[in-house]
Amino acid sequence: MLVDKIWANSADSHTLEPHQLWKDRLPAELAERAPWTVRDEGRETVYVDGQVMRRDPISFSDAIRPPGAEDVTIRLKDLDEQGVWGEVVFPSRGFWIHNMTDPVLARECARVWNEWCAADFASASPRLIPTAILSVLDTGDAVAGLEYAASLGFQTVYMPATPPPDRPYNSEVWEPLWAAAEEAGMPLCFHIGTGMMAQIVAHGPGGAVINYCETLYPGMRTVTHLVASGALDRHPGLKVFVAEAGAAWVPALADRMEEGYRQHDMFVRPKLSRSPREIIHSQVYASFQHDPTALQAVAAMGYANVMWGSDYPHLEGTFPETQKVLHELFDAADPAVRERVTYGAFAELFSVPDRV
Ligand code: MZD
Ligand code: MN
Repeated sequence: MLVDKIWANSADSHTLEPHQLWKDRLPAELAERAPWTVRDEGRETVYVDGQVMRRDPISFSDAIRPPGAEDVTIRLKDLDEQGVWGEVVFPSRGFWIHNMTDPVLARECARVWNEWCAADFASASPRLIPTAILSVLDTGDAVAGLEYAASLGFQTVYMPATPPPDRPYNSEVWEPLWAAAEEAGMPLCFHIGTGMMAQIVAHGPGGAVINYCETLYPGMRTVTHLVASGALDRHPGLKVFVAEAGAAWVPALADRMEEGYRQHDMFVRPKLSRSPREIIHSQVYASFQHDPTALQAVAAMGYANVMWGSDYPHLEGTFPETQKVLHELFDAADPAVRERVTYGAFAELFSVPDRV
């Protein structure tokens, strides 16, 4: 029996940048510290700013790089075949910029990535909504980078889920960026597994699943810092999005923040003009790939800012079985929930042409 194709917009995917990108476009002093990978003895080692960041089995590195990761023409064919119309596209190697400690290196690597992405990737189709990379080591660089990204045509920017240790997201140092993002109408997208966090915190028994779950917590921390500090309260037009962390934790966190804000009132500052739950439900968005609980967050917990994401082409995503996953998620779902999660929430942050 021919099963109807479910089409969806995806809030989370990745492009694989040319390996030589920074070496081709930066002076040697910076290029030699830009993200670089070396393959030997069955392993791929990632070097950033002179440090070893990861040593993966080549089988893992290859598994997250099907041809469409790097070739945008193949990517668009994959999207049509999988049933994905528009998609937000995060970096791959560009994620390593947020493990740098040199502001000049980070700023210049972000600029090169944004210029390449605007000219050689986003230009391929209005269905692709890449997230520009901001340097987070200096507020002035971040604000200038956001304004430059807007001038290059980006709809949004990406920031690491874990900020530099001396610049937590509740700090006043970020205020000019929150104001600039609200002014520019640019949502801030925080992708899990990025920033100064260690991706591998557990070894031995259970390590892989422990590490997989550990990547959730910085995204939660980002939301609590932005809400409790008043950053989102002061900028009601600013929308933030935590990608690839699932969604059911958001209403539960709203409850926790509401209780803390109320029961520990004597300690709370700043006081907020709206309750933490109201702020979260109007300004915080989240994406998931497979989670049935994400639909329950919408249907049963009143949290509507849930977007589905393919996480193409990563193993954690749905490629090449996207239609199977979408049918498992939505065949028995309320049509209003399906519409909200596949299109409605996405349209509140991003703009793609209607599917023809
Ligand atoms: C962007 C982050 C995501 C993660 C980290 C992994 C599984 C492990 O032998 P042993 O006892 O020492 O055990 C070691 C163990 C096998 C337990 C350990 O190596 O857990 N390996 C894979 O690295 N898990 C948590 S998941 O960090 C969010 C999701 C998977 C892809 C991910 C690693 C990607 C991301 C994100 O920043 C990156 C990037 C360019 O693509 C991949 C890799 C790199 C990092
Ligand atoms: Mn992702």
